[in-house]
Amino acid sequence: MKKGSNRRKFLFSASLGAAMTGCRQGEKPAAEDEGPNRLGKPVSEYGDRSPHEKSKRLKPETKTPEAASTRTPLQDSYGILTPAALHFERHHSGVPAIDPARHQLLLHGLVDRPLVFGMDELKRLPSVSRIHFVECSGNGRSEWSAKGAPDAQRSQGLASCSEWTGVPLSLLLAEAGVQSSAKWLLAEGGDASKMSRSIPLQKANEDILVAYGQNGEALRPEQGYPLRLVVPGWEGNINVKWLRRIKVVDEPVMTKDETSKYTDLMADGKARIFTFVVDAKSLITYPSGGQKLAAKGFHEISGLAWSGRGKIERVEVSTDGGKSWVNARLEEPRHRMAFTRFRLPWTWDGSETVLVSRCTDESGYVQPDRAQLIEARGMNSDYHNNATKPWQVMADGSVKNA
Ligand SMILES: Nc1nc2c(c(=O)[nH]1)N[C@H]1C(S)=C(S)[C@@H](COP(=O)(O)O)O[C@H]1N2
Ligand SMILES: [Mo]
Repeated sequence: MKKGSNRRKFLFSASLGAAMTGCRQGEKPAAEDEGPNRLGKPVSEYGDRSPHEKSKRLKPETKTPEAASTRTPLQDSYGILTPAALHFERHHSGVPAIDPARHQLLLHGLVDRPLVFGMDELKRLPSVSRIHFVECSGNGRSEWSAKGAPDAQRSQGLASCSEWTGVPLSLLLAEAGVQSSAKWLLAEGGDASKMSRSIPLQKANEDILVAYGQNGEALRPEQGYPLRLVVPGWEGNINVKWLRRIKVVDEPVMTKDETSKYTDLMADGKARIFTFVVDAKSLITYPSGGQKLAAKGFHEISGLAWSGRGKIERVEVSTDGGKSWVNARLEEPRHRMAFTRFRLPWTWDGSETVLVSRCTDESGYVQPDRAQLIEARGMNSDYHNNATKPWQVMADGSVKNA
């Protein structure tokens, strides 16, 4: 290999080089930046992030503070895990204050032995940890309009990914002894909305978790403390939080939460209901709307892809508005029904262009663009938008919604 050929690719601009050596000339360090020759802060019992890090969930745009949602700032994310403090929130009636010592899960209906579990009893059972995304059916809602959302958070921030720990629901069902006429489950939350949804029994026997852990600690209250369902790859609403009851039944219950919402009215007047599975989606998080490229030259394009049908198999990226596509590198290991990080080295020549990503999952499903999605689904429903998301890079380096 020719000497220097590798290095040239990564030569940074003069300004970035200066920043890497510390302060720019004439610039004073911030007051709290006391340098390496003084004692630092003492140890603490529960950690906080650096005061320099400001990334946050945006305040709710809608409804009341209790029936609202906040969004994960995906544009600031590294890797595939969402810190619990930045996991998106969607509550229909606020976050209930639940004492874990008194919380119980009732399992009844078409079973031989109705059971009640306390948290201590659940935690004694064999457990598993799995990395999965949760995505609200309303994520991408603003992308139905031609205008689209201005940044990654407002476009796709109703999706987050965590490591969840808990007991397989199949284990609890086996303990109770499911009767042969059983086909469905009703799952009910312990919040004021009593959010409840019908779930096919088969999915419970595949991979549903009754989870009490999130990213190595107990669930956050916002994520369902002390207990929630994690239904891998299925729309957010089914992942019932503050779980207090599971009833085994022989047909869907048609609860208010599944008949008043999450149904797509198609162009021909038919309705799609119980779609459950989240279609594959990808999103470039850097560079994305609201960010600014500091200089032309090397940049690593990076983003997230996920699918309710299993693993992400391929992410293609176009740096010329969809004329040509190249495969991005996928971070391994790729987990099923989890965020997958993709990356692509890119040299920006300083001219205006459009960046976009498109993913394919292990079932062969390919993420549609907006026109293809509208062609397939019409414009009557604002749920379940998984279209590709283009970002426009301007000549000054600023990035906006294309
Ligand atoms: N009990 C209960 N479970 C619930 C909800 C709720 O309001 N109450 N919201 C649902 C919706 S619409 C979504 S998208 C997910 C959001 O999970 P998160 O707040 O942990 O991100 O929880 C679901 N589970
Ligand atoms: Mo949702």
